[in-house]
Amino acid sequence: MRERTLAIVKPDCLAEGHAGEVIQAYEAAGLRLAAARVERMSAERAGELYAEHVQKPFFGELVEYMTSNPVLVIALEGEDAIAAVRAVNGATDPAEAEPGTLRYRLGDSVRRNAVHGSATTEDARRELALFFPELARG
Ligand code: FUP
Repeated sequence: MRERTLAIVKPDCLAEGHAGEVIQAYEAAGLRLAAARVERMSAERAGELYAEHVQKPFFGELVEYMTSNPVLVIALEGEDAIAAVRAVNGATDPAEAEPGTLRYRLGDSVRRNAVHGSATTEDARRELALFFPELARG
């Protein structure tokens, strides 16, 4: 099924100059960019992005990290885009990620894990609406 999803190049990954490598990996998986923007996320926006984790002990540090420096927010589209981005990203913890995945190559820890990708159809719709409301309608 053709879908849209949201990916984010996290602060240290962007600062270290890996944005091109991330985009290349998504394009090599058959996806194409629908929109992209560099922005410094507000704490409110980061809190909305990770709303499902608001009660978790790591929530505060997660928001602090995601707002520490600019990120690259990317809307991607293509066949089964949500699963495709998750496969390219790899497991949440880089130590458990398959070789070749972005988190294996570029992640430092479970928090500093290089990239974000929407987990479900509902998450993708909600996250696209947060960053690219003009795309979420389509
Ligand atoms: P994912 O869907 O792979 O991004 O993973 P989760 O939704 O489980 O976690 C969201 C983010 O919370 C992760 F990208 C990193 C952060 N996190 C921590 O900082 N500590 C943890 O113990 C677990 C997750």
